[in-house]
Amino acid sequence: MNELGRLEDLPLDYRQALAAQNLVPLWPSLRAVLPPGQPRPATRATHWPYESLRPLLLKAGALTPIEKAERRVLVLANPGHGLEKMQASAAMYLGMQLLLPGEWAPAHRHTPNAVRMIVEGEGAYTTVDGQKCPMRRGDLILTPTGLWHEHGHDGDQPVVWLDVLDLPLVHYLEASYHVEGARQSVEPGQAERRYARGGLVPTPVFERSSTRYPMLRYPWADARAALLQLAEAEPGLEPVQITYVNPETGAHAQNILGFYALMLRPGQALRLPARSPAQVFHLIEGAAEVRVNDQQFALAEADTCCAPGYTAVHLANRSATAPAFVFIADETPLHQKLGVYENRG
Ligand code: GTQ
Repeated sequence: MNELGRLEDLPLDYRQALAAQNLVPLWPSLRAVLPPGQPRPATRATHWPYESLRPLLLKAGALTPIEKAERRVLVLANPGHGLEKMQASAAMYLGMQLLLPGEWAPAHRHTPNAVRMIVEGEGAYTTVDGQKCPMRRGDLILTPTGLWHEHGHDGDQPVVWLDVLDLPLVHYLEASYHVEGARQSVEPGQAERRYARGGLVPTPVFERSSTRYPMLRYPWADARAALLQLAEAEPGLEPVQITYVNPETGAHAQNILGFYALMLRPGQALRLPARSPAQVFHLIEGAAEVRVNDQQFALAEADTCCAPGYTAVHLANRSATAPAFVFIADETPLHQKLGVYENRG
C-alpha cells in the first residue's frame, strides 16, 4: 500500500491558509478514517467485576442522596474511549444504578433508549408509560425512546440494576435530551399474560393495539424456563440462545440495541463468530469465562464485560455441573439497519 503524504510534509504557511478557511487535507488522515481490511475499534475488552464495583456503589448511596443524583449510577466506562466519554462501546452505555429503600428517582423521558437488567434486591419497581414493572433479579425491563419512566422502592434492602442505553450514539447524533415529568398514575397492564405464549399473539376483533412497545417487562423466570426447555429440545451441545423481541412484530425489542440470553450447558465452551457489532456480557447466574483476543475474564455472578466488534469471543462455562446464564447486549439492530452489519465467521 502507498505511503501517503504527512501533514508535516506541507509548508506551514499552506497549512495555516487551509485552517484559516476551515479546510483540511484528507490524505494525512485517510488511513485513520478508512483503515485497511478492518476497523481499528477504540473499544477495548474490559471487565467490571461486581465484587469491586458493589462497595463503591453502596458508598455512593451514603455519599450522595438521591435528590442530589436523580439517578445514582456508576458508569461502566471503557478506557479505550476515555473514561470521561462514559461509553462501553461506540453505541452502548452501561451503568450500575442503586436505589435505597424508600427512595424515588423522579419521572422523566428522553430520546435514548434504555433497558434495565436487575442485579440484586427485592421490592423496587419502575413505572414505564404508566405500567408498574416490579424489578426482580434477571428481569429485563424496557424504557424505549420517549416513554416516561421513574423508579421507586418499597423494600428494605438496596436494589441494584444494570442500565444499558444507546446514549453514546444518540448523543453523537446531537439528538440526546430529556424532559422532566410529574409522578405517573399507574394503569393496569396485561402484557405478561397477553404475550405469555410464543407464536400466538392476541388479535383484537374490534380494534388494533397501536402500542409500539407492547411488552415492557421480560421476567427472568420466563426467559430462564424458555432456555432450559430449549436446551432439552436441542440435540447435543447446540448453543442455546433467545432474543428479546417485540411480540407484535417479532423484531428486536428496541430499535438500536439487541438483547439476548444465552445458556451455557455445564462444561460447554463456545466460539462466537467475529461480527461487526460490539457486545456486552453480563452473567446472571453461574460461572463463566470470556476470552477476547489475548484477554481472559473469569465472570462471577453479576459481573459485566464488553468486547469490540470484528472480534471472535470465546465463552465457556466454568462449572461442570451447573448451567451458566449470560445476558448479552449488542449493536446488531443498528448495524443491520445501517447496512454495515458483517459476520466474518
Ligand atoms: O434510570 O432513567 O443509567 O436517565 C442513565 C440515564 C439511567 C434512568 C442511566 C438515565 C437513567
